[in-house]
Amino acid sequence: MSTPTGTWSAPGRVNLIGEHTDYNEGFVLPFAIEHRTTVALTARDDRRIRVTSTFDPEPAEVSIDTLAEIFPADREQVPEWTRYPLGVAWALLQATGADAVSGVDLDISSTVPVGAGLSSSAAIEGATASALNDVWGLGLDRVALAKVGRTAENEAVGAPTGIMDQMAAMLGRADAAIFLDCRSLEAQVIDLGFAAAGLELLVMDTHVKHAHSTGGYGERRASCELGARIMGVPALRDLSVADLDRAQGLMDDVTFRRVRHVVTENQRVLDTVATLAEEGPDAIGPLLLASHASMRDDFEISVPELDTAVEAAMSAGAIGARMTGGGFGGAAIALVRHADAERVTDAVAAAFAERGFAAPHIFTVSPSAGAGRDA
Ligand code: GAF
Repeated sequence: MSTPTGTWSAPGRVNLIGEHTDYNEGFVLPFAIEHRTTVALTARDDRRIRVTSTFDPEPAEVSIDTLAEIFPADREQVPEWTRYPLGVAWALLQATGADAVSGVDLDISSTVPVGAGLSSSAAIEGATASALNDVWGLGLDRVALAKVGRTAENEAVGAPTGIMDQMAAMLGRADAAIFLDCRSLEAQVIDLGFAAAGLELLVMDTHVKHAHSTGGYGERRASCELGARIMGVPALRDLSVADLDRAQGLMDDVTFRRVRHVVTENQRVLDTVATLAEEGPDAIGPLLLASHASMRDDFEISVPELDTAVEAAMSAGAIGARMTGGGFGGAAIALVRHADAERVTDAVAAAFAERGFAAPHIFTVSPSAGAGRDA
């Protein structure tokens, strides 16, 4: 084994609030977490890219010259997980028009739990994009690298996601969340002050696996696009809570409830940012809970395990709780006082055991730095 040319890493993320608002050109408030995906890159003197990982035994090796044949039409040629790093290489070359680049070996390892709704995919994309951008001398900035990650996810992997996760992976900061306008891609760093307020953020991974390249996610996105068309606006971002009465008269009940989730969720993001600034983090609990109820009842992307985690955490004294990420499984979060963390953890584990669910994995996360070169 030769010594890698360097290592780069990118974080997973927790979304504090603002779910399924990104592809509706609305607002989100995610933060990067300390769990990271690391790419060890070794330069080659040919035109081949080889990807290996510690989490999937199947490697892939392709020529840079065949990337444009593989993606997007023939992605089945390469193992599923390799579509993330190879898709990033393809999207980077597409975005920049660069051609005179040489081959690389990418060896990928990760501490971001897969399928937990903590965006392990954007972490692979962010780490790979940062590594290749540096080594190939492409000069893209962080927002451009986030867009490359989204292109890889949408076109190379085939998951119709928005840009929140890639932006969180690229822009994350210690102790802060990223308040992102998904239309302009303007980002503001928002101090969370959890530690100073004596609070912790618990992640409750239900182990119910989800995948956004199949089923429900795309259906939700299609309903939102239909709702926007019926209302005659470019995106649901252009509606406010005051428009909901009119919307209800114009569309079927399911479409209306999808629209209502997005419109009220956008408002909740704005309210959370204002509440954090004016009253501090221990005042955001009701907004987190309202967000969960909206996803459960209107957007219908929760599952019994997520609802149980939220309810048990609240009964044991959490300040607020909600499912995080795309839904249909994955994780919920609970904002708790230090002194209550153990009680909440035990209560959630007990509630899962009582209902016969697999034991959840419960751990704390801290807002952490975004993608970059480590060595
Ligand atoms: C997933 C997607 F990747 C994001 O773009 C976002 O839509 C999220 O689900 C829901 O808020 O993480």
